[in-house]
Amino acid sequence: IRRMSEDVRSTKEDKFYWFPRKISELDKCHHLVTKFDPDLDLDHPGFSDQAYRQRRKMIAEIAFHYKHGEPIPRVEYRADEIATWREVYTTLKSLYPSHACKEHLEAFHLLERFCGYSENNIPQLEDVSRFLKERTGFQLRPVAGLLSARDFLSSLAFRVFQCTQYIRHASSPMHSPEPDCCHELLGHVPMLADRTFAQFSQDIGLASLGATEEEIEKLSTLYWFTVEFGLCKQNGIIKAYGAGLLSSYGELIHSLSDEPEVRNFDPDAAAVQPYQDQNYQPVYFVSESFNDAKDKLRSYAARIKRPFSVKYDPYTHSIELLDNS
Ligand code: HBI
Ligand code: FE
Repeated sequence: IRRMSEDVRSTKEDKFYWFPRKISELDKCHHLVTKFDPDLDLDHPGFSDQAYRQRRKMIAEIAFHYKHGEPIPRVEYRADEIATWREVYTTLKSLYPSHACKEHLEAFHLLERFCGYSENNIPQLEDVSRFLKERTGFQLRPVAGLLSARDFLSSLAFRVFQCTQYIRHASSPMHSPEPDCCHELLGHVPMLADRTFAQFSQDIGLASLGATEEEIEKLSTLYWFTVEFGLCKQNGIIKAYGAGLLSSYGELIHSLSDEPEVRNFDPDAAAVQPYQDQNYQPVYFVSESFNDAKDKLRSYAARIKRPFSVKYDPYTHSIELLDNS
């Protein structure tokens, strides 16, 4: 729960949650949630591994000290970490040609050529961030773990993706309860290199600024069924574009099997669909194209009631507020 007295500002009659108005204010969007924390969650694969928890603390320090505009400090990954990466990388890569959407395949190829993606190397966030900036204007900033949905979504409004830098515990290479660099680099990053997908992501972020708790919950769920677990049709065949799928060998296969229910993407339905964060999804939403998903999301966002509307100024990386009253 946020401190209401600080976060709710009064403008005329209207109250709304504080939100960043310029990109440097993302330094204030650092509220972590404690779900799936290896120090606190007894079921976390690293819970009883002191050395792992120590390593996580070291890498978290980078995120805690990071300020917008600085280069992202490099991590020298250890042999055991690279071994975990290699296992995840090679297993997933073998599935991509048949299971991943074409946007992901194209970007993945470029990342291997230009960004240090290989089974023997965990790419550095700074290099990946520079690559994305050139492609779509997206950039990365390091984060220590799961952020509040409000803080996480607000960064997307500025085309900033909050990216974890640690790797999952070696005991479970095929599954991680929380985001880790395998999930971010293999699942999210290739998609953020696509123009239309980047716009879609920013639109969710813009819709979240100053939104009510109820709306944030719906936008998070919408994010879940698209950016994390979305499917799309390509030449009549269903492919995966969600990062939660593209970074999970088991669920990627499950999502394109005949087990789950697959529905046409509709933001109003996806925003309230109950979801699974412990198990495979029983339901997925399939989009006709990213353009179609983007248009549908825009029309959903336009129906969210706010006392203001927002416009992004890409020259100054700031939000212009337009009064709606
Ligand atoms: N925090 N670091 C991080 N990564 C995510 O993918 C993430 C998050 N916080 C919330 C969240 N995802 C989702 O629950 C959606 O609310 C956006
Ligand atoms: Fe994710």
